[in-house]
Amino acid sequence: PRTTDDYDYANYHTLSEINSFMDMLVQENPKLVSKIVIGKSYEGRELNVLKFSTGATKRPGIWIDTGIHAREWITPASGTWFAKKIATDYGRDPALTAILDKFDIFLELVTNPDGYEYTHTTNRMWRKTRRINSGSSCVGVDPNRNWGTGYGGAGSSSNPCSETYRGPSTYSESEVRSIVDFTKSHGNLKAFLTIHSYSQMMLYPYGDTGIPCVDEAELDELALKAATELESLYGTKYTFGSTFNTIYQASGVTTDWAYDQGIKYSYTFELRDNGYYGFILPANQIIPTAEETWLALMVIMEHTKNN
Ligand code: ING
Ligand code: ZN
Repeated sequence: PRTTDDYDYANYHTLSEINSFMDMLVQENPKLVSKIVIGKSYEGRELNVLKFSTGATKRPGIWIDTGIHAREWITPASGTWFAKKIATDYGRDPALTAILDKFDIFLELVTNPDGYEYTHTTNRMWRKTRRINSGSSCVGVDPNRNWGTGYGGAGSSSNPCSETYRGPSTYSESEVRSIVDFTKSHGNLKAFLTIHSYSQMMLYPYGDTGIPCVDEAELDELALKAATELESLYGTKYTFGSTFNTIYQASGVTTDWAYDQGIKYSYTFELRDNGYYGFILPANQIIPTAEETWLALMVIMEHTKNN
């Protein structure tokens, strides 16, 4: 494709195709969209973040990441659709326009590019980063067990061969560390939304403990609104609750860290489906999944704007 209008949103794409998409979107919308490189992956690939901003001065921010787990292809595919949707709707849809008149939105589409590339070349079911672990023949760290909050607890593994290997130390993965550094240097993110698949869930902190977070009532009520709106489009049912109570105990996870940084609206999404296709979701579900998920994201972003 030569423009983002010609991009095939209904199919899965390689890393280089997604990178070209980002460059085209920036070129077509220079006043709205820019690309920030927040770091490099273990294998040296750029960690690209799309920034959507309508103001000259720095505004509070909303963070969205997709593709932190390599095999969860529906997430960067949906994220690409979100990026186009934001660029199209700004100035046309009053709700999105109001959000962008108050916040900058940061969207990292392929948060684990080494893993994503590996799922295209070698092993479709790869999850982790591609770090070579010293003293082991097993490769990779789980970037959703590598964060500092609760690091090392139950629901993560010290075994490099495990799919939930936490890594040698907190933030050992540059894919994680780069987000930490970006978040801290920005200093004013108000929502942190990390998108996984599959299971059709919205999860808020905590994952490492069953003790409720202080904002649980508000986060639960907001999740209900978001899930209701999501379901209204195609009938897709989501469950929600704390990570610990809803899915399983997991420590060193993104949203626990983000929440403890003071970012109240911290959610993990688990997109379609419920396990029939699992990670290998057919491409004809990409656009419907993106459309329904966008409704939920809008509910959360509007609430963030009004609070
Ligand atoms: N599931 C998540 C995982 O990292 C999860 C579940 C969500 C854990 C939120 C912790 C916090 O295990 C997938 N599919 O990656
Ligand atoms: Zn995941």
